[in-house]
Amino acid sequence: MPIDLSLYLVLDPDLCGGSAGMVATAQQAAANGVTVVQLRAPNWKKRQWLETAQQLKAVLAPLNVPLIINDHVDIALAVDADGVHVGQQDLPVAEVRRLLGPNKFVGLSTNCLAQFNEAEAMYQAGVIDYVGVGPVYPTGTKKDASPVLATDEVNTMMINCFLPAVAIGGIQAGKVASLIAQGLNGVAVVSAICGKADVAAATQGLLAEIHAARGNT
Ligand code: TZP
Ligand code: MG
Repeated sequence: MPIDLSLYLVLDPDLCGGSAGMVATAQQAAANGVTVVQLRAPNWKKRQWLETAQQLKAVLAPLNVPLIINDHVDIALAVDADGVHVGQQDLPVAEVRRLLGPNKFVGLSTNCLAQFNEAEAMYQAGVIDYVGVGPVYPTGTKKDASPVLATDEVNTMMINCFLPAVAIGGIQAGKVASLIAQGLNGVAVVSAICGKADVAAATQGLLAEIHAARGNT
């Protein structure tokens, strides 16, 4: 089954208030329609990764929402997560695929057209399942984010695109429709859900925008 990228939640430990807050956020967001959850915690020790990943797996698996682990293949294997997402400077995707085997999702961040074109070949070769495209807007969440992509460049990526692609970076309520109209399969968000007083309402609002943009309200 291909991955449903419609509304992809990336968890942030600071915005969620630590592990317990991340698990609670993931549970509420998954119960309200997010289609993927990624555990991302750049500064954590492995033990905290493992324990939080186990807890996330326990709340997400019954809801049939895939759990993706950022960077750490060992953690993904240890908790039998659904996949791994890597950036351009992380473990090469061919290694990630070799370690995970054929039945897990592998995602790759792309920040420019050249990386996107390379990713298309990786998708055709069965190495990756999807790409992240971004940042599409300025973001305060990732301090070392690449420069914001020009709309023209995103449009060029989407021409004849067969590679499942999710936009990321600065996506807040009200900024979803144009991305779906450009041909992205979904949107990945951090601060539009993490740390919101009402996670359920934030999730439902974003989903409604996605469905409206696709014309199936
Ligand atoms: N990768 C590119 S931008 C980003 C990541 C993890 C952060 C996006 O956070 P937000 O709060 O949705 O702008
Ligand atoms: Mg990374």
